[in-house]
Amino acid sequence: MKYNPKTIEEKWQKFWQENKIDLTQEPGEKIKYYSLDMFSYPSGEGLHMGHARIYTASDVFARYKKMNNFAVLHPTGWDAFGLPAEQYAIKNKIHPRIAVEKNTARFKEQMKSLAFSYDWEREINTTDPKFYKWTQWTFIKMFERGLAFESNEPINWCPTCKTGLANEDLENGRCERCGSIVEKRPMRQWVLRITDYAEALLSDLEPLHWAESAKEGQRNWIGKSEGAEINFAIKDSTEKITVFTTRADTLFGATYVVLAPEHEFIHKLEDKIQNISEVKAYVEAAAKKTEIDRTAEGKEKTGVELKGIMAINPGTNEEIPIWVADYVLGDYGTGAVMAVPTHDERDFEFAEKYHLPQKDVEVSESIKEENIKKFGQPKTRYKLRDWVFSRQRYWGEPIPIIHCEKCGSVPVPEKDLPVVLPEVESYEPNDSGESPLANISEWVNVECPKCGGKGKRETNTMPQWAGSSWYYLRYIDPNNGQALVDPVKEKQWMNVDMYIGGNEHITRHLIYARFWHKFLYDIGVVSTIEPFKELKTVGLILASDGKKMSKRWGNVVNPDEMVNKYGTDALRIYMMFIGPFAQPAAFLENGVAAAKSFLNRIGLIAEKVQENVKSSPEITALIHQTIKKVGDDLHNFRFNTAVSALMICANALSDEEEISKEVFEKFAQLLAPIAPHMAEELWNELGNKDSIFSSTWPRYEEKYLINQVVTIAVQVNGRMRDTFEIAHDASEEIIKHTALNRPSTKKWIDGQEIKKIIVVKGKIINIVI
Ligand code: ANZ
Ligand code: ZN
Repeated sequence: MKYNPKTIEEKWQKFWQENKIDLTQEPGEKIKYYSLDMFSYPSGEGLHMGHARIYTASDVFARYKKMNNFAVLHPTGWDAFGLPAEQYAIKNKIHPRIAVEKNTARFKEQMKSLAFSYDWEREINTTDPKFYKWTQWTFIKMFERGLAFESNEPINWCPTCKTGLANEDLENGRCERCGSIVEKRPMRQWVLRITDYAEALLSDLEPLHWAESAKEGQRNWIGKSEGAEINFAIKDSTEKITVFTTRADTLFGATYVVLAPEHEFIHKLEDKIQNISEVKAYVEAAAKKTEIDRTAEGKEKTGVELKGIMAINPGTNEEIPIWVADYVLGDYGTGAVMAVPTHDERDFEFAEKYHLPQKDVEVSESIKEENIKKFGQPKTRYKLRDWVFSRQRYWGEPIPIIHCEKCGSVPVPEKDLPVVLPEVESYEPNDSGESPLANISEWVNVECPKCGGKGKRETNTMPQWAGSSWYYLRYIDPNNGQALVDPVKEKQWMNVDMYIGGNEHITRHLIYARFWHKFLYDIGVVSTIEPFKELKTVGLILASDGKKMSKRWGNVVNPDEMVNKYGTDALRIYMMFIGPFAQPAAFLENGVAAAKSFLNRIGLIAEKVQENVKSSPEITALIHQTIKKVGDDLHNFRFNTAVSALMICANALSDEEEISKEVFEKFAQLLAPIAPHMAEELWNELGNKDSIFSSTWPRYEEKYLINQVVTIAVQVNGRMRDTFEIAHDASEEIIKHTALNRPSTKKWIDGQEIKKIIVVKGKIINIVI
């Protein structure tokens, strides 16, 4: 068989589509398996090599599960709202909807050419009003339960993207999209009370089958710390300052108190602070700094004393000074700390710089407990902040709220959902703190659903991460107009058994989705407390130079280009062979070429298949061992070693004169998840009418796995006297024991004293008498 990728790919892709091979089977007799990869954001660049790696792996795994008789749900869709789509549209001067349609079509074409076996009848798109109706519906349910609320706190504002952002959208104090330094800006915003779920998000992590690093990433983001709140009275005043500390045992060493510049106390005691103008200037300057500037290690700490007021340390009853310093953050703990220079590095630096007193004290767990009992409340704090959920941008789900002067914020009634995103003339953002939707008065001005009076629609939109927080539920029941998901189907399919995605989502998407899911559980929409049972994260594909693939470096290799040159199966094989799935790997075109030669070789092997031959015992044993190895490897995401096992097997088959049909059928089945076109072609040539993907994964027989036998030569005083057979990995002890108990060896020793025994495992035993 001459291997010609173009013809066989076209042929089998058509066959699979016509025979609906990729459609989901209902879990009746079969056990369900929900195998999901993180859906793509359809960018203008098209599918890149990183996508090819993760989606191939996910496809190989899903095909493997199908061949193992599971009813597999393996869907995909598009995460298409949000800043990147909007920015692409603005740059290319097209409507984001058109851009999304265009990019989606291209992605889909590429995915089909890579033979990803998605059930396309379940395709979803977060920008489809039929989809986002349910995003809006959930928002309203959260609003009704007080979990979605309006706030006016200062939030992160990106001056370039001109929108508020959530904490999760920052990277080292910069906007994750554009790299601008974010500002703190007080503005009206919608917030989701994700912190209500902080404890559940933390404790429910434990039983999940996730990589420890992913769990750890979540734990750190949630950032639980157990400590205490302690009150410090103010001298000659009824006011007090409450500090949060994890080290209540150091109370007696607290020699001053530090407030964050944002602390309300500064305004309250304005009259008493003698140097108030100096303090105010400091507070203003701090407001312009980023959090990173304020807290970075090694940054010189600054501060100003509040002159004229003193706090009282409740442990020692001593009067201690109060400072304002920007190394204390306004939005963590109580925004105030008791400073213990003898036990805290930051406090030490600060005390040295400003010549503040330092006091040695005894500390211990029991002192801590005692102090917490005596002076304050035990208190648990989380680093996780509530989710700032409104964006002042066009391309997002409209927040389904109507503002009425009389009734306040009123949710859009369920029968009026979805609130469809209207057309606008310009979707460019502006600095006003309002989205472009605010300019469309016909859309904005509506009746209040409650009193019929004048109402105005909310013009903020949801963040990019809204739709992806629950999309996996919609695949189960993509066309349901009456419910987010049918409860019977939900029970049938959830949880997602295997979730495959990128590391970058550990603290954003996966936190949001787990939160959203827990909320849906609380209102009875889903039956499980966690969405994703098992999580696998993929390593990056780097360019051949070891750098990130990027237009900037001119080192991007396009999957299409590789498919055209070497064929889909060759690219898929290489993507799996490139290295351990979770680790970064550099892409080398040679590797794809080598995968193509491997396929050529398989084509040649196919010519040796004979109808009525029996395989040698070696080949029979090898194929059974390969079945076990490939199966175990695919099951455990060791795709690279699965490919090498197939290569070893193919090498042995190449050396044969004739190959039995039975052996080669098995080989084709093992190859099928990774190189589906080639395997289907071989299967067909072997005379099978049905698709290889309707066949059942071959079984191995235990007896062929028994270790091969080796012959051990027995020497007595250096002369060969005997031989025997034993398992090749038999231990030295077993070899000695076996040899010394064989009559044919014993007679050479003849009761003499044994001085020494030397064993060369697998080969020789030399007995010195
Ligand atoms: C006294 C003390 C003594 C502290 C000591 C630490 C060590 P984690 O574990 O991260 O929760 N802290 C409290 N609120 C703060 C804020 N808004 N900005 C900056 N620092 C703040 O850290 C809790 C500790 O960080 C608290 O315990 C407090 O300092 C400080 F030897 O109190 B500690
Ligand atoms: Zn930005």
